[in-house]
Amino acid sequence: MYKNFEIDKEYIKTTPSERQLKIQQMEFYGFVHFTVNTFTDKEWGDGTESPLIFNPEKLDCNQWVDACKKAGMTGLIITAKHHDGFCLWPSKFTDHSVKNSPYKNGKGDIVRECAEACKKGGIKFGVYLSPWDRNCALYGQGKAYDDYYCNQLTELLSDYGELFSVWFDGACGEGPNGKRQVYDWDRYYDTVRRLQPDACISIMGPDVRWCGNEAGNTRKSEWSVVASVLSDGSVIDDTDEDHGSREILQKADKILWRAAEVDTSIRPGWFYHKNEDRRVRSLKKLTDIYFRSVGGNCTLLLNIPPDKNGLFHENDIKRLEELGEVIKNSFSTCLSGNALFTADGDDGINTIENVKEDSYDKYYTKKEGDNTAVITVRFPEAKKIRMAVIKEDIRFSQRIEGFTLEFYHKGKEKAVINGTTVGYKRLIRLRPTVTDTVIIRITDSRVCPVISHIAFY
Ligand code: FUL
Repeated sequence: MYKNFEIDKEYIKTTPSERQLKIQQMEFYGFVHFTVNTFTDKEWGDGTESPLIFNPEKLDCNQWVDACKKAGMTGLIITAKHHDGFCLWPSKFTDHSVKNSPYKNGKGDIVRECAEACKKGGIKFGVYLSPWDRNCALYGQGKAYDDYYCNQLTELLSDYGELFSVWFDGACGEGPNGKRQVYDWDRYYDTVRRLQPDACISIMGPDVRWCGNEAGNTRKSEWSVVASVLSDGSVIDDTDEDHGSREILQKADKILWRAAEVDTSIRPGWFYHKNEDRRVRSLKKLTDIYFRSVGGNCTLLLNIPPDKNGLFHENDIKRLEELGEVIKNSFSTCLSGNALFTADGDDGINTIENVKEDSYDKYYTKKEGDNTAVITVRFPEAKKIRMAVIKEDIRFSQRIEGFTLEFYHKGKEKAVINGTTVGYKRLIRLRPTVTDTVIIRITDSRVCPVISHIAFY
């Protein structure tokens, strides 16, 4: 008998909320860093920049959205305000915004233009509002600044349609008077929940976890059921390697669903710098990041910085198009559509045949306590396989701890791949391997596996 059954039963009670499930299914979305820094060639503004320098004369958010869609993105998050405090919308609560810039003679609203372009393009929209504000005189004064911040949040959450993510950055430096603010997170969260109940509160919030680096690195085992506080009072840091193994969960006081988001930029910087035009990340690198993140139980938030004209640079656009092509081509020919799937312990209802379709309508599962599975996929004729996809139905939590894929041709083993976690989606790339049979062994799972989809490309 499986010895951790009762404990595992507790772990699988942790499942995603509706909003968390939705953002996970979005898989890949864009980030736009844009502010006065774009004009000063800096990464962090100090808040003393004059709004007069901000004039993106050819700004076209439709160009951004088109490029993001070509890459396969499903949403876009804009820095409505970065650490410099300059607002891309005409906030009523500060003069430090587009309304005092030459852009459209002070009549512009870039948050609105971006929201409308997303709507028109059929992708979701989100906002980044930096709590750290190096311009606002109230910063560091406690409630007075929280009032200001919540007023700005309220404008963004009320006037720009439905948001999928409100992205809170953890940076907390000094303000113009040398003081640091102690952020009233609970108040910020209440404001979001009240005005945009379907939006995820990301990073410094309960719904989406920072992956722990900005380089596009991923973990071998990425858990969404994670420990937050350990029983000795210590807190797990986002940069820690282990968030959700059984070992760490056993020490946890509090367990949450908090899936990781990989945030990284297409260039070295978050903001546009002309001298980085030739340093747009290679297609190989971006493809690798995509497969490791989206295919490693994370979402991917890829930043593309508009230039001084307010446009994505042609090099970035080209790369986004190439990336979109690679992703599309990787999934263009499903090789397992007419393969024969069989599995042990198939009860005929939650049968293995259910995994052929990529949906949460049906799934394959086993009896509680039966925490392994042997799934055989027989192809009618040999196929050259480059990629395997395995997905858990995460409405039933994240359960798989270990799996093996064995590729055979005419009875001979051609390749063996070992993996740990699966979660929402595991993409396994391999050297093209001629195969007529694949055996998938789920070697360990909490309680019993619940698999929504398996496919080969
Ligand atoms: C960090 C910021 O300091 C960077 O400028 C950037 O916005 C990144 C996404 O988050 O904390």
